[in-house]
Amino acid sequence: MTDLDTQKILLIHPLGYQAAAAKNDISRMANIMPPLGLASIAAYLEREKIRADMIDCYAHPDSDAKILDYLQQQRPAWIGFSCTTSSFLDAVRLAELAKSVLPEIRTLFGGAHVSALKEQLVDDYPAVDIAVIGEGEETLRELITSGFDQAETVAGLIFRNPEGQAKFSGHRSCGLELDSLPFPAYEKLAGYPEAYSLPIFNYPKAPSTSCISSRGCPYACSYCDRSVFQQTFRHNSADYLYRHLDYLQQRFGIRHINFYDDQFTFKRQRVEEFCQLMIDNPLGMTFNCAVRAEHIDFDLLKLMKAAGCWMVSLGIETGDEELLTQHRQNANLDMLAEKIRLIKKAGIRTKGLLMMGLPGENEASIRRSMEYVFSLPIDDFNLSKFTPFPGSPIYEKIHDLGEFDEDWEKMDCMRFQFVPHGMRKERLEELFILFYKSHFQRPKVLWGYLTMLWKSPDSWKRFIGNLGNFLRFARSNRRLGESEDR
Ligand code: B12
Ligand code: SF4
Repeated sequence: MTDLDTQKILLIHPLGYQAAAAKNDISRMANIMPPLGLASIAAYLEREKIRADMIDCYAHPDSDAKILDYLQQQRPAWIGFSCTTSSFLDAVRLAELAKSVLPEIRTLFGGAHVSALKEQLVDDYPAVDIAVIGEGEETLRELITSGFDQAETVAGLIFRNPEGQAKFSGHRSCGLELDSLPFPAYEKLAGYPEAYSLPIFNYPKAPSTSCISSRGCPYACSYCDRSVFQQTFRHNSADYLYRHLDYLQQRFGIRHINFYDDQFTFKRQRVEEFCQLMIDNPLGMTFNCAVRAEHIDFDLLKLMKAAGCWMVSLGIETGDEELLTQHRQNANLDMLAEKIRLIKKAGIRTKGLLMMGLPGENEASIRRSMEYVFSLPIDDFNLSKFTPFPGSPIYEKIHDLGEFDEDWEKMDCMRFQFVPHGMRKERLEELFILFYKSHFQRPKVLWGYLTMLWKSPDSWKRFIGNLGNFLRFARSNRRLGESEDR
């Protein structure tokens, strides 16, 4: 008879790679966000009288000892891991570690990678007892309340049948009503909010945090994995959202929010109502959000600015219209440029989100992207290395489109694991460096970062604090940049 506590679960956000490497990873240092999915599950379970604690290894590398200590002291019957593709194998390692000290603990895996690959993971990894597909709140409550042996009766799970085969109990019939959820259990994240930080130069005041006010996106870009929420869109009401911000400010002193919704402005009326609340009853907070160009207009942007909107991020992906057409709907670069100008005209900073190395990419399309981006009044941009994630539409045919090294641990958008036909990996790396270098060499851009001295003093403080790491990163890339200069 097990002495584990069946009404207790430890939820883990894995680091995804070795702790030593994490300390030198500038992308992680510059951007550590709370695992909001896990925090939502924890708050929901606690409300249902199920004890749920969290350990965020991404924010706190070197957490193995802390996990072992928790397991030995608290003896939970369940441990759950939130997995992207790059963090999945680290989660498997931690699951094995947990079973080595508590052999009867049940391991649960959820998140994007799990929802995308489903049965395959349960079949291939004995350390995975159960995979949770889609949203975790209700599924976990039902499973923990019914018990491991009743897994087949709970929708949204993949479990092993008595013959050891992976079986899917089927998708849950409808998504949660988001306003019915408690606010995420931020207080259960060690060091919150100080242990978390938005990207440098992406916020005016600290402490800042990220927040999710909707789930899902109805679009279908080729590179985007939407296995968790599918093509649905559900959202919190403006009133709930306003109360959420008020809570973050009152309880944690938060002064700036980054809405990490896929489509913050998709329901225009909700955003109007939210902005009006922020204008009528100011909280003294600012916010950023990500939008799709189709879902903004000048009137809305002016209202957002008045409500405290500081920066809007917008997916551009590539400045080559032909390439863009292959990967997303409404590929219209003139429309995108027009919307970027409107954001600036409304007095809001803009950040362009781009990708390099998409199937069909070549040197000419990269040059066109650079020309396009540098012709726009963009304040900041993020260029990631295209990575074909399981669950994204392009994943199915990716091997026909180039060379793909599907090494999950390396699929963190910081490496070219995929190289499109006609390109060389080394050349992609050179052009990647050139893109960033050209951006930072423009006087207008440098001036923009200098103005952050007074617009975002905390960013400069962090930048200077991490200067050694940034310089090491720049040096390690210099050779590539120099070969391009010649
Ligand atoms: C904020 C964010 C981050 C944050 C925080 C990550 C986190 N775990 O929350 C940071 C900055 C750390 C991050 C990093 C990365 N991210 Co990210 N991130 C997001 C983003 C925009 C929002 C996550 C979120 O809060 N969603 C809302 C909550 C409610 O949903 P959720 O997290 O999926 O959780 C629900 C279910 O999945 C499930 N669930 C999740 N975990 C668990 C665990 C258990 C035990 C159970 C039962 C259920 C369960 O229940 C939750 C509640 O219903 C998503 C896109 C998206 N819209 O989800 C991308 C996304 C998760 N990230 C992605 C990627 C690629 C990355 C990076 C590799 C690179 C990058 N460019 O950022 C790194 C990987 C870091 C790592 N080691 O894992 C991809 C993942 C694709 C994949 N297959 O791997 C996504 C899906 C974006 C996309 N569409 O491509 N990310
Ligand atoms: S990239 Fe953005 S717009 Fe496209 S499907 Fe993903 S979330 Fe939706």
